[in-house]
Amino acid sequence: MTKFVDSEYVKNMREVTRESYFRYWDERNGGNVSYRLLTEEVEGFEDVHEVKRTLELGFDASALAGFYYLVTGTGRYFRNVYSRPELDLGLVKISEDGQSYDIVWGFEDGGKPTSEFPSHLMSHIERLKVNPNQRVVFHCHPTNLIALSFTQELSERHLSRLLWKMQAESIVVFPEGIGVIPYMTPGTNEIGEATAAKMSEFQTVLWPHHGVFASGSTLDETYGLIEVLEKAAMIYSQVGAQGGEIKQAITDKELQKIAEFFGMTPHEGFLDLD
Ligand code: 2HA
Ligand code: ZN
Repeated sequence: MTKFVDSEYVKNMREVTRESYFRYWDERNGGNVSYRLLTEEVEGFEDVHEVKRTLELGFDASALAGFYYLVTGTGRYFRNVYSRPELDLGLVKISEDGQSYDIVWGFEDGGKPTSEFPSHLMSHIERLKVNPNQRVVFHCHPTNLIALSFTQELSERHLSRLLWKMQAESIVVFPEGIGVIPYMTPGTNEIGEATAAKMSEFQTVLWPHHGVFASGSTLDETYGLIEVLEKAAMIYSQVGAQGGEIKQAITDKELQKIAEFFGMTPHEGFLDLD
């Protein structure tokens, strides 16, 4: 039997955290990822059957009872995950009553899941209602998206339109737009609840002056979503660097056409079509 550290799941997490680090989205201990694995994906490994430690969650996660999450550790650096996955990643199983979780693999030097674990699990609960294939929540600090939260009105409609118009394919990747919460203290249940509430409508939620929370079915898809959002924000920054004057842009009608062509429905009321 294979060891869990050699699984494709750990490999994918090592690769995506490294790449996100190299993009300057995860300085120091910034960023965290949780990735739901199915029981049948986990159980074939020899070294995931023993409970190492049990920790309290501090809220009711019974909607996720029995689910496994591969998750990054609190205080750990994305920069290091690639070379020391057994220390900086852990596999946890949510208890049947949803009040605690068991660490069954990883966090070998006493670590535990990210400080944003409540926010992650609350977001998973909401996204699962929208999409039963929901598996991944990815939090990071994309530079240009964060910058927008200083210069732009913090309105979902305004920010979604701005990002859609910066790159023709944006609207295909996030037709629902981007959700926004007010500035709040990271790591709290309150920010978790506010984020999760937005997740019922949006796959991505902007945390002003901090970063983004994105969700999806696979690591590739979720990371790709952040890439597209950040690319649009980066183009906006470059437009600013080129003087900021916009001489021509994609119109709302053209956005609607792109969405229609790819079979997507843009967020109701975000486009002006009359
Ligand atoms: O994990 O990014 O928001 C560190 C953070 C907290
Ligand atoms: Zn953060």
